[in-house]
Amino acid sequence: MCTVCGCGDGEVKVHGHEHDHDHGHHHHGHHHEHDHHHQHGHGHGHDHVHFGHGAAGVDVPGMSQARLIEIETSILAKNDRYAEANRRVLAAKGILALNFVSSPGSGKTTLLCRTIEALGDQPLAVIEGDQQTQNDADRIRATGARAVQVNTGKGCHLDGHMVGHALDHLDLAPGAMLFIENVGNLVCPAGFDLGEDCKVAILSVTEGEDKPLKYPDMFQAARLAILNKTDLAPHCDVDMDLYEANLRRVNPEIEIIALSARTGEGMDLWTGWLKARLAAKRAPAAAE
Ligand SMILES: Nc1nc2c(ncn2[C@@H]2O[C@H](COP(=O)(O)OP(=O)(O)O)[C@@H](O)[C@H]2O)c(=O)[nH]1
Ligand SMILES: [Mg+2]
Repeated sequence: MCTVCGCGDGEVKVHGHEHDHDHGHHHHGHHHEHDHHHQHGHGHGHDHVHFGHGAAGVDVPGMSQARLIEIETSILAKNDRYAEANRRVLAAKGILALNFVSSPGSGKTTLLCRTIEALGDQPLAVIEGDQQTQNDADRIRATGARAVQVNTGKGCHLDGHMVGHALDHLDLAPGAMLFIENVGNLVCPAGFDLGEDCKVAILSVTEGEDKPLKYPDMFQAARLAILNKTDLAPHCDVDMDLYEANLRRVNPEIEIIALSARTGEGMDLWTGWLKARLAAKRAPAAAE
């Protein structure tokens, strides 16, 4: 069960490469029946119904806040153990791992393909998370890079356990970069550590300047926000200054890079950021 939205995690499949269905790990998770009944009208005296006021920060019909906290604590503690194991494996090889989080369609896979091309001979690999299909891993492999597809079934995020399995399929070279493309979802992936160095949140200019305010957890969890699709900015009345101001309102520390994965505008800022992070990883004392 996802502790953020309360949904059930379905079957999880890890695909090491095309045509290896026989070697994929199949985990059969639980299917939870959703109860989509929400009580309306909390009597706030105005037209605003706000769930998640309780200690658990989320409401699930039929469950007490204490029980929810118990479930959350147990799931997150288990996830954190897997994430820490991943972090140790990655640290031993000096691998920089980034967790890309965003809503579906913001341009994560496109940006990853352009980034792989821009980085040239930098050793790297990609873990692709989606509910279904191997489309994104195929797109990554078309660049020549290694990719493992993780299908989460009904699951709405990658977790530390899934990434640990995917790491087993990748023989990462020392000093490599690992890009993890999470399931497109601005909510649940914020809560799950995968063992990454940091989360990179991608927003496209078409999504609207208010999204950081509506989904603050994601932007609080991210170190860098990328504002993608700047080539479309003239067509969609976006106020880039307001977009950045809203990001900083929810996370004053957040770094922001505006770019277009399509035209390449701003890509040098992003590859520069990546190279600086990699240098900091290799020589922490000198670079930090
Ligand atoms: N105009 C424009 N389209 C983009 C850009 N980046 C991605 N796209 C398009 O946005 C759509 C979704 O991209 P995709 O990489 O699949 O997004 P993901 O779901 O976050 O992985 C595709 O049609 C891309 O071609 C960009 O910088 N500019
Ligand atoms: Mg994608």
